[in-house]
Amino acid sequence: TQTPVTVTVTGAGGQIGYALLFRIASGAMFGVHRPVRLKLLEIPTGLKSAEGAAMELQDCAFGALQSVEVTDDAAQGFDGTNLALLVGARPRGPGMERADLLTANGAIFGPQGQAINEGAADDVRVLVVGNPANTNALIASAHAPDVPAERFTAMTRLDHNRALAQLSLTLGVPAAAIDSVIIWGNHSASQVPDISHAMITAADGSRRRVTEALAEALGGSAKMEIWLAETFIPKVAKRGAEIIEVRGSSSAASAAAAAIDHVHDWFLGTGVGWTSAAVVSDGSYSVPRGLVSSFPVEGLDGSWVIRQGLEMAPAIRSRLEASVKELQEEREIVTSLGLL
Ligand code: NAX
Repeated sequence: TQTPVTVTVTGAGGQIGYALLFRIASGAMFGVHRPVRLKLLEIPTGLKSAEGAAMELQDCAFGALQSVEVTDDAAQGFDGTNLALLVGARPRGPGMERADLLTANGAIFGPQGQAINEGAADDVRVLVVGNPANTNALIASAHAPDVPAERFTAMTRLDHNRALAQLSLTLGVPAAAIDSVIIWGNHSASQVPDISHAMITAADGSRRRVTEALAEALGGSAKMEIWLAETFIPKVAKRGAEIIEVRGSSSAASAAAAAIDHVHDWFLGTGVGWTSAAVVSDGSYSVPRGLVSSFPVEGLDGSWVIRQGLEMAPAIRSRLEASVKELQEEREIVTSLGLL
């Protein structure tokens, strides 16, 4: 048997937690042969819900699940963990300013970063799902000086998968046949979905550019450019709001599925092409060093490698600059609040 992996899920009593825990325990993240030890970290008001989920996890009698532990103590929750999925966060309340939101989340992600620094396994990796995810990852990383910064990532895989879904619906091809879409920048309304390098693989193995298929489906390149700017990009960037409107609560199962995909590809490798994840910038594509921003990335044994040298159309470049400006403003606010 393989070495067990210890996974901590914060906000385990919430709705993403409820969709995520069972998929991790069933082996969707690391494969059915890798034993998993789950640690569910909550705040006192969420403990009962997490305890109920833990009971149901036991009742599933999953082959890969070795143990489940529930706690509201961060030191205990992150002790020996190999993978921390930081889902629990403070949502934006009515009338809350951006600085208030960042302050409230700084009070969560600072101490959690510190607890990871003190007690997690040496190989710990972190995925932040809780919003504002990119800046929460930056805060957690700043409080974990002994953990390499590139181990802290934030989730833009849901945006990536939403882009695949829209292309699939528009072109009438399976989402799994499309690769190399990119989400650039912040996981917010300023994100930049980019399909300029995306490809479709047909059943016979032949490959074709998505832009070519779109131009054909939509009646020419000019019409495609309008569709991209007026329909595709806003649809992907505002999909979260649309789900809330229709479902009556925010995306949960799709967010959990994206977290599974992110970790799966990080450890076990990306398939064809690349995927999208928010990782600490090394200055690639002129994104200032140190910001946690989404890039085209390839996963390799627990490292994300930013795909280099991709051409960027001027319109994509200027959208990315606006999204990066938002990330810089968030960093300035948390710096001035003393949260970094
Ligand atoms: P819920 O409100 O259902 O659950 C959040 C849970 O976190 C609650 O049970 C709460 O008690 C717990 N919690 C709060 N503070 C905590 C702390 N300090 N330690 C441990 N647990 C804590 O929210 P849910 O729908 O599950 O969403 C969770 C987060 O994911 C939100 O911040 C949400 O904005 C974010 N999302 C991020 C997405 C992404 O693509 N990056 C997409 C989906 C989602 O909107």
